[in-house]
Amino acid sequence: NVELSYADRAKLPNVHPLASKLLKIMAEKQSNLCVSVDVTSSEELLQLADTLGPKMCVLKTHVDILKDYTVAFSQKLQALAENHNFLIFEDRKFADIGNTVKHQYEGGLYQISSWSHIVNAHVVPGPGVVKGLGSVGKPLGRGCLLIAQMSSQGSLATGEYTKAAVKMAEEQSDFVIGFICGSKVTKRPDFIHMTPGVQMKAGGDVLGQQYTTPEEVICNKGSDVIIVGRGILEAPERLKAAEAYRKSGWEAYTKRLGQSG
Ligand code: UP6
Repeated sequence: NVELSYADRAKLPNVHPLASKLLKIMAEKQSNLCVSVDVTSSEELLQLADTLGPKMCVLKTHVDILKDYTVAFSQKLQALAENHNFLIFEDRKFADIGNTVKHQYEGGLYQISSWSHIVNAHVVPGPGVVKGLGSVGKPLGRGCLLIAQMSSQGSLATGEYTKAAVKMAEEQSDFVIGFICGSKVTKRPDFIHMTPGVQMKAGGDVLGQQYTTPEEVICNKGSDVIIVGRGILEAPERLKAAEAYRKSGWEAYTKRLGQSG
């Protein structure tokens, strides 16, 4: 059971071009850290993107929590993504019929498809949600993650639901590049596993979030990318914290590679 490196997976013949790009960024920057910049000011978000940019492979947004979103903001964010070589992931968690999500992805105030490389979707509506998003995203070279599991206490995304998410991804792998999950859900090395609910110490918050450590997520659960929000945002020195998570995630990955073979 030989474990492929991120760099090797980027070269797989069937890998989606966007997944390949992400895997290459991870290898180049030695980073499997996605920073969840859950702030409400676009100025602060841009500052974080600039200072933490070198440490991350993906920057995750919740654009609808910004109090002052503008098109100019989205353009500045794209420029920072280019400069620092990271991908943008709008964590919109689409969950409606294909026709509705198509409009939500392309239009409205945020025009998410115009600036976000990656989006995600719940699988509860069935394959139509992916078809709808794909009709907008595929021509733009975008990719989608399916939510196979959630980090929150009492999540219903378990067992057969998780398996159905994997099947849906396999059937639309020209647009789906991977999963939001707590642990590896498929052996296919072209899919990318991204895991939220990560802090240096296991635990949780008062609203049901549950935390696991980078080492546990990457080395033991077999995920590829750690998604960290408050572990960095609420640290006394955010840059130092981001570097600590990058290092921890990367060391867990090299340890996993070392254990295989
Ligand atoms: N997120 C989760 N769990 C999931 C899916 N998504 O926490 O199952 C998202 C949250 C938040 C981030 O919406 O943006 O990941 C986690 O933030 P935190 O590190 O501050 O808890």
